This record gives sequence, C-alpha cells and structure tokens, in this order.
Amino acid sequence: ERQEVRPYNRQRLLVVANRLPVSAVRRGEDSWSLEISAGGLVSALLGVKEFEARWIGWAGVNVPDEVGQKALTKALAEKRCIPVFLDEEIVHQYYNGYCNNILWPLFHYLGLPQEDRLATTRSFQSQFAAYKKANQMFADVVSEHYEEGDVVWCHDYHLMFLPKCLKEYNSKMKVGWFLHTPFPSSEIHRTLPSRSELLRSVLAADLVGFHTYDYARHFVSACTRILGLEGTPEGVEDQGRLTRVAAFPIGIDSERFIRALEVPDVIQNMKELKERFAGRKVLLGVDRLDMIKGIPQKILAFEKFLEENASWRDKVVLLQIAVPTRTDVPEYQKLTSQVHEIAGRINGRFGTLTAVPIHHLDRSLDFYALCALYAVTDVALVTSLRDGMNLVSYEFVACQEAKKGVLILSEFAGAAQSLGAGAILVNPWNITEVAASIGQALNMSPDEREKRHRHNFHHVKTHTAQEWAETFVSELNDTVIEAQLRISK
Ligand code: ADQ
Repeated sequence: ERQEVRPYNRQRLLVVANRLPVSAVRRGEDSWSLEISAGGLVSALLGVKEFEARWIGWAGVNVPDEVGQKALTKALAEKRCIPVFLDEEIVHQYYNGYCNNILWPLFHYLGLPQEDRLATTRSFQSQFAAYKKANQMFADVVSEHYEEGDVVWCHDYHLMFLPKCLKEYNSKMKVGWFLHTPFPSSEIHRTLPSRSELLRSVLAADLVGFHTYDYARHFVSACTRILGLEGTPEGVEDQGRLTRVAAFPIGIDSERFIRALEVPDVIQNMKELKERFAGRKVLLGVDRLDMIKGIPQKILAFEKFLEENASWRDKVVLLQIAVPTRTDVPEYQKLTSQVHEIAGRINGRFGTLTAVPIHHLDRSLDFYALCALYAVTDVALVTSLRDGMNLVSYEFVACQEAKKGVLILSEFAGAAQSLGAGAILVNPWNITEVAASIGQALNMSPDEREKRHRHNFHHVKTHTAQEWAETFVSELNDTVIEAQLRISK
C-alpha cells in the first residue's frame, strides 16, 4: 500500500507589498467579495513550493468601520492575505503623494516636482511624515504575525522605511528588500531631501536586491557618497555590519503563457485577429499609461515611419493597449489627453475610409486576450524612458514560438540587459532611430528573426519568476547564516 507523504515543515515567507494581490469589493456591512489579481509577483510566488507564503499589504479600499475591517480580515485570511488598513488621508499623502508623486518620478529620472518651491517643501515634509507613518503601520502588522524563523520580504519603493522599523522590533528578523523600479544614479538620489534617512533604513535589511547590476551599483555608490560608508563587492559595510546588495533579475511564469496559446478560446481569438488584420503587419504596444513608458515617443516614431515609407502606409497597423493607472494624479490625466491627441492627428493624417493606422485602447485586456494579441503580433514596441525590468517584453517573447516576431526594446529598460542580444535596442528619445528600427524589423529576414527569437525565448524560458523568488529567499537565508558565523568568530 502507498504510504501517504507527510508535508514537510516549510519555512514561512511573509511577503510585504503596498498592495495585496486581491481586489476587494464590499457587498454588505460584513461581507466582501475578493478576486485574486494575477500579477507577476503572485504567479512567481504561487510557483514556489519551498516556502509557505503569506501576504501583508493594503487591500486598496478605505474601510473606516470595525465591522467591515473584521469581516475583510476574515475573508482575506482564506487567501493567506493579511490587511493593513490605511485611511484616506494617509493614502493621499503616502501613496499618491510621497510614493507616486515623488519617489516614482525621481527613480525614473524625471526629477522632483517643480511647482511652487515653498509649497512643495511643505507638502514634501508632511508627505514624508505620512510615508514613515504608513511604513510603521505595515511594520506593526508584520510584527503581530511574525514567528521565529520566518523570512520577511519587503517590496518596492513604497516600503523603504520598513526594514528599519522591522529590525527595531526584532533585530534577529530575517529581512530582505527588493526594488522593482530602477535605482537611479547617486547624483539623482542626492536631490531627495530625505535621501540619507531612506538609505539608512534600507541598509537595515540583511539583503537588498535590484533587477540589474547597474541599479545595485548606483545604490552602493549612493551609500558611499551620501552616507560616507564603505562599498565592497558584497554590499555596503557600516561599522562591521554588512548589508548584502545584489542583482536578482525577475522573470515571468513563461509556461503559463505558452500553455494559454493552446486554449480553444485563445486559438479562436487569434484566428479572428488574423482575419481582422489580414494583409497588414501588426505592431503592438502594451503598457500601463505612465510617463515612464514613452508612449508619445513611440507613436511619434510610428508617424515618422509612415511619413518616410509611403509604401507601408496601408500595410501596417499599430495596436497600442494602454491601461490607465493613477488616474487621480493630474500628470497622468495630461498624458492621456496628449496620447489621444497625437494618435488622433496621425489617424487623421494617414487613415483612409476603410482603415486607420493606430488603434489606441485605454483599457486592460484579460490574460487570454493579451496572449492572443502577443501571438499574432509581428513587431512589439517597448519604448520605456526608464523601466525597472519590463515584463511585457518577456511576455511577448514567450508567445512568439510560432511567429518569431521582432522585439524593439528600449535600452533604458532593465530587460535590455537580458533580451538585448535578441532584440533591436533603441534610444526611445531618438524618434528617427526608432522609426528606422520599425523598418528594420518589418524587413528582417526569417533567418535572422529565428536566430534572435531563439536567444530571447531561451532566456525567458530558463529565467522564470519562480526561480527569481527562490534565489532571492535562499540568498537571504544564506546571508543571515554567514552574518551569524562572522559574529561568532
Ligand atoms: P510595471 O511598470 O507595471 O511593473 P511591467 O513589468 O511591464 O511594468 O508589467 C506590467 C504588467 O501589467 C504585465 O504583466 C502586463 O501584461 C500587464 N499589463 C500592462 N498593460 C496591460 C493592459 N493594457 N492590459 C492587460 N495587462 C496589462 C513594475 C516595474 C517594471 C518591472 C515590474 C516587475 O515598473 O519595470 O518589470 O514592476 O518587477
């Protein structure tokens, strides 16, 4: 008779991120409906068998009453999620303010807000205070649920103050912090009024991770130049204590995309798309509608291509799918109208009674629709002005085994380090260069497409999200053991 295999004791992993991977909708005083949103991080951790993951974060809704909070906490527990409740004022100051209006643009080289200096300084201070307060609230929830031996993995620019709060609570806690955006040159970081406090707090972690070696290097030089600490090949040293700093490039769950292409609905959808765009080559852009993604630059480059290549005008179409985000921030509203205006102008200029060159959709597509679109695309255009990694480029490659389309990729996306050999790398600020690369991609020989695709497909298949998460967490465990050995020597 088969003996039942007993589940072995897995290490608990507390994943702390600003947002929980669920959207919560209130149905009544004490009832909630929850939907898991499958982002990259979620699928990465679903695949990780070694650890038992729990999520701690904000559910994205304001729940002022105790009855509602209790009911939501209970519903979330079934999904292994633990909520941090933030009120509207904190969300406004911490999330919309300090995170999205200050850190996000700064880390993407867009600088600090330029409005009225005095007003900015004042709001800057209150926003930073709210940022620290919010981080402390996350720390309180972590501490409440922490058990000895757990690994705590903090994510992203929202939670740079968290490692310090956690170590103050318990200096033995294993704390890792990973940044999903670029870390900018130290000359950019030093413009931030709270530059030192944030660096010191991040350094309280045992392991600090970035997508690329360059970002890690920028962080280490910020610590040496701004804090006067010593940078070593391992990380940053402060009075004998080492914070390990390293690169951990993220990946995707490539099999999930490859499998999706065998689903009958997806096959049907691909067939319809092919019929819809028969006789035309499909260029594709998929982005959150954000200034870092270089959407206006991409559309202007396409215009230049049409201008210079009259013979292609009725043989090519650009599908730009841009899901709106952070819609209450004025800059994002401005960007939406700017993109609409440029796309409208180009369609007026080059459209015919039967066809337009640009289809611009302000919406998100569901996973299967996205896969079908990736699979029928001839050329994908990723023109980020800066991007931590850019997973869209990975997802496109994963769906191109049959077609072997071409990836045009910004050299300012972290993905340029890993997919650079197979992609056509461009400087998105150089519209002429991007326009020329569209021509190069459309005219590329099948042999060369095959060769480039092979390289990228191999990379995307072998560097998965799951492997990324496992590597980070085991490195964190090792780092802590090494530190203990050093101390005991
Ligand atoms: P993002 O800036 O969100 O992530 P990206 O890495 O490209 O950028 O991931 C976007 C995700 O959203 C992809 O999975 C994509 O499929 C999906 N998506 C985007 N537009 C969509 C649309 N219109 N419809 C449906 N889905 C859409 C941040 C950093 C990145 C970093 C990731 C992960 O800015 O640089 O790669 O985190 O670390």
